[in-house]
Amino acid sequence: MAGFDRRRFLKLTAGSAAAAGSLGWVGQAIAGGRIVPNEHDVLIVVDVQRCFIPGGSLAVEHGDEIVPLINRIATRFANVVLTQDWHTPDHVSFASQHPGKKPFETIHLSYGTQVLWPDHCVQGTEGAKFAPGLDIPKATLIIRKGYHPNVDSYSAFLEADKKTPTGLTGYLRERGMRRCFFAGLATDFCVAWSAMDARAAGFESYVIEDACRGINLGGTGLAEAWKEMTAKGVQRIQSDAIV
Ligand code: VGL
Ligand code: ZN
Repeated sequence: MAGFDRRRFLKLTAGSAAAAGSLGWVGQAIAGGRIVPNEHDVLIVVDVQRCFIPGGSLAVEHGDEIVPLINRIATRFANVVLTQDWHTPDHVSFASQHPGKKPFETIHLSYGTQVLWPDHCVQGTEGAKFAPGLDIPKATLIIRKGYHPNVDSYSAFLEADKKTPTGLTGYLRERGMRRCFFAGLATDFCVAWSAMDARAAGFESYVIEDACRGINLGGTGLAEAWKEMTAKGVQRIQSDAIV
């Protein structure tokens, strides 16, 4: 596990590791189903913005319900990062930029398949603001993404070309982070891609399921995203595991 000092970890969690018994490495990290966030843990709150909640242009069903829960979870973490989808008005991911195409259809771009979306989260607009009630003054970094007109970025770490970094990996490494916990919108897009990229960067990665809501594209997108996340070593947890 890159950048992870196993001996130090075991010392810090000696009691809970013993209780976890044969659960193995991951079991030790969530011994007894309980997670006590420490100074090496970061909560990453993904795209909790007006466009993604009911009334917004790309509304995620029940997206507003997670706001109070995320505020509460954030009180348990010393380290919190927020992300904002932050597109140019002519962004390539907008169906409006592709004559004859409608939202939720797909096109092929140089970096792969791109889902086309309604215009959303345009830089500096109301819709790009954080959702009403999101209240996390302790957050130390806001990562904006998707600001290159010709490249989308679901992930908070890497743009959709899979090579342009946002800078978040370096920030988290320099600050000694080891485990990333994800909450926000949408489970099957920006949360999933971020959580998988966190693993790829060598962090442990946990998605707090009840603190997220999904788009569930085509009716199967959410289940597929969980399958892919699980295959890549992302842990699926509920907020009550965090104490
Ligand atoms: C997202 C679609 C397009 C997200 C962002 O935050 O999950 N989804 N842009
Ligand atoms: Zn977007």
